[in-house]
Amino acid sequence: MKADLIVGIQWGDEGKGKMVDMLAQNYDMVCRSQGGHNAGHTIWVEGVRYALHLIPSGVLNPKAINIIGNGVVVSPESIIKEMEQFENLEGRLFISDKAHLNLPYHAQIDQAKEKLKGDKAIGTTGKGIGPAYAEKIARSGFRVGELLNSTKLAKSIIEFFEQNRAIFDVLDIETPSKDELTKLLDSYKQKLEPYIANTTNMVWKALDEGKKVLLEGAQGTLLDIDHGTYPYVTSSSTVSAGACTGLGLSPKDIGVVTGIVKAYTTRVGNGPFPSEDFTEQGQKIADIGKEVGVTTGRGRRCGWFDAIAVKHASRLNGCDQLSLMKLDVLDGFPKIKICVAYDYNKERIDYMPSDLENVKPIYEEMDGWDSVVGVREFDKLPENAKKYIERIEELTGVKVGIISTSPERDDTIIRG
Ligand code: 2SA
Ligand code: MG
Repeated sequence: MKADLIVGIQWGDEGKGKMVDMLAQNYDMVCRSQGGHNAGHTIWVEGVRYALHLIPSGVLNPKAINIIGNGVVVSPESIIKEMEQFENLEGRLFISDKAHLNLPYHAQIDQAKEKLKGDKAIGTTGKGIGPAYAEKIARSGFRVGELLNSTKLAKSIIEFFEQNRAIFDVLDIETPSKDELTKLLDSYKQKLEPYIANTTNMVWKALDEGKKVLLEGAQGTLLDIDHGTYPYVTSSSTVSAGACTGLGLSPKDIGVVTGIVKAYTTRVGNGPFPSEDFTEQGQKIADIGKEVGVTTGRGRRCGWFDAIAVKHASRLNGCDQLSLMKLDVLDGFPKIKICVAYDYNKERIDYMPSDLENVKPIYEEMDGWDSVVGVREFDKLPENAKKYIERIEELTGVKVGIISTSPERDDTIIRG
């Protein structure tokens, strides 16, 4: 069997939560491969609200196994809190022993560095994601598996603090004593030990046995450490290739790739965003779309669908289809803009250059529609909504296979 993959095509918050939640019902295993508790989405099931950050969405399907792969940075504190929302997860949740630990000092470093950057700040979630990955790449990080010997781990971390004393001092960060740290790590160990495993072998076994495996991306393609709008990116590989390294899969293990896009564009944090709308139109999208971050509560910047960015991201990820989310948010707009090219140094281009800072959007305007709320068949969509979707397919070269017409799980069009 091959593993199907869900990946964010814009700057995150495309509505992956709804799709993964919907799909997770049909999968035996749901895996996260990158990111950490900077990710966030809310899922409502029978009137109960669940906030997920690290735990894969398969947790809401009692039959699914949930895997947190080696490419994730795991905050024990965050995951322990998240786990409290669910009854016994033993046997249903596994964390890779090779995943790196995101410890409280990482968040302190993240926040202190953002403050130092002033108006050049990335606008991170402040969750320590960058510093945790930086240590991993610098080969000085600590892995989840090391929690099993928490006394030894505490000793190593204290040594690390001493080697980096100057940095902690400059950033004015107080590090815990060995006793405090041992106690803390031991409390993590008590809670997490039953969940720590060699997850790569588990995913391989599931695929070999013909089980259905879903890979759940976090954040989005334009936040990718290599391919995103660097330095205004997150520190992980958010593209589909990242799911391979982040779980121990080969490219041949990947099946259907579904790119999740919003019918418009949003971004939270700083950095270039060509199709951002600074007028009351952008504000209207934000209000109707309830565009507020799940993790930090920050308001999201809003703008129009950027077909150039989506075409680029679809190629990077090898998308077989797009899932167009939140189409209903555009209901009632008399005119809908769509970015069809960029003006780059006074030249019209139809590709994404490396420095997105210097492009201006070139728009096409389309007529709006009344309402798509609750429509579940493509043919029943208003004509102008159909035209909008068909134009997106034309411009991006990818089929829009799924369309979401309200936050409800069942208000979804699946095209054959
Ligand atoms: P970080 O914290 O180092 O990963 O931040 C770096 C950039 O990545 C962006 N980023 C995100 N963008 C959208 N959604 C994310 N998850 C949360 C959500 C965000 C929230 O579900 O809404 O609640 O604010 C996410 N995580 C990271 C971040 O804004 C920086 O631009
Ligand atoms: Mg989100």
